[in-house]
Amino acid sequence: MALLSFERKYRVRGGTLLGGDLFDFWVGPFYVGFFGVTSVFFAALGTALIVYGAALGPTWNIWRISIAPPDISYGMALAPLKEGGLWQAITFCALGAFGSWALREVEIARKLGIGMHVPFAFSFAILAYFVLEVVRPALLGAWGYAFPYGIFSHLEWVSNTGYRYLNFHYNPAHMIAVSFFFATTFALSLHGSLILSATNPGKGEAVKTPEHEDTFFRDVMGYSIGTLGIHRLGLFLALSAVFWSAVCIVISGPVWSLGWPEWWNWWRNLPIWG
Ligand code: 07D
Ligand code: 07D
Repeated sequence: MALLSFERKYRVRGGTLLGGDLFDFWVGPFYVGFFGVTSVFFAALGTALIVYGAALGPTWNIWRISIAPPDISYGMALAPLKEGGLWQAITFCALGAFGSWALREVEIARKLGIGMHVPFAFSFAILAYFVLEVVRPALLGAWGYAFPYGIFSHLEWVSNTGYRYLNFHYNPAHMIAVSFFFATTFALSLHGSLILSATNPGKGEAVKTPEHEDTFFRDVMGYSIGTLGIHRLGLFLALSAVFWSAVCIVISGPVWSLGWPEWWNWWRNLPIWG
C-alpha cells in the first residue's frame, strides 16, 4: 500500500488519551491531539522565555547565550525571574513539552495499534534530563546544581561537574554508560552496513534476503541474532546507555562526594591482600 493511501486508511478517530474528538485531527502530515497542542504551547512559551532571557543580556551570540539556574543560596525555593526564576520557568516548560511529546507518541501508537516502544524509549531521555535538572539538584538541596541553558555554558557545567570529582572517567556507572554508548554505535554500524549490503547489490543483481544477512554473520562468527533480535539488542543497548548515564550523575554528590578515583580504594582495602 502506498504511503498516502495507507495514511488515509489509518487516519481514523479514536485512541486518544485526553480531549476525545476535540483535537483528534491532522494538520498536513502532523497529528495534533490534545498533547500536540500542549507540546506546541510549552515549546513556544519555553523558547520565548529563552529569547527574553537572551534579551536581558549580555550577549546575542548564539553560542554564548546562557540562562543559569538560581544561586545555591536559594536552595530549592522559587527565585526572582532575573535570578534564576527564568531558568525555573524554562525547566517547567521543557518538562511540559517533553512529557506532552511522549504522550502524543502514545496516542499515535494507540491509533496505529502498534507497541509503546517509541514513547518508552523517549521516556529514558526525559528521565536523564529530569535526573540532571530536578532529582540530583533536589538531593543536593539546591537548583544551583542543575545545568544552565546555553550551548557552551552547558559544556562548562559538564566539565566543571566532572572535575569536581577529580576524574569523572573513574565513575564506574559512567564507564558502563560510555561502554553502552560505544556498543550502540558498534551495533548500529554493523546493522546498517549489513542491511545496505543486502538491499543495494550491484547493478542488475537481485536484492538479497534476510537469509543472506543471517548467513553472513553465521559465517563470520557462528551466530546471527536475527532480523527482529538486532532491533531488540539495539534498543536495549541505547536505553542502557541513557539509564547508566542517569545513574552516573545521580550518584555523583548524593552518594559519593569525594573524587571518583578514590572510590576504587575498596579494591585496595580488600582483606585478601593481607
Ligand atoms: C542529533 C537529535 C537532534 C537534536 C539536536 C539538539 C537544541 C538546543 C538551545 C540555543 C544528539 C538541538 C538543540 C534545541 C538549543 C539553546 C539554548 C541528538 C540529535 C541537534 N544537550 N552536550 C550538544 C542538548 C546535556 C554535551 C549539541 C540538549 C547534558 C556535550 C546540542 C540537552 C550533558 C556536547 C546539545 C542537553 C550534555 C553536547 C548537540 C537537554 C550530558 C557536545 C546535541 C535538553 C548529556 C555537543 C556545543 C546532539 C556540542 C552537545 C543539546 C544536555 C553534554 C546543542 C537539548 C547537560 C559534551 N548538546 N548535554 O547532537 O557540540 O545530540 O555542544 O538535556 O559536544 Mg548537550
Ligand atoms: C540528558 C538529553 C535529553 C534530551 C531530551 C530531548 C529537544 C528538542 C528539537 C531537534 C542523556 C531534548 C529535545 C530540546 C529538539 C529539535 C527540533 C541525554 C540527555 C529530553 N563522557 N559526563 C555523560 C562521555 C567526561 C560528565 C553521558 C564520554 C569527562 C558529567 C555519557 C567521554 C568529564 C556528565 C558521557 C566523557 C565528564 C557526563 C552523557 C569521553 C568532564 C553528565 C550522555 C570519551 C571533564 C552526563 C545523565 C547522556 C550524564 C555525562 C560520555 C568524558 C563529565 C555517558 C564518551 C571525563 C558531569 N558522559 N565526562 O547522559 O550522565 O545523555 O548525564 O571522554 O551529567 Mg561524560
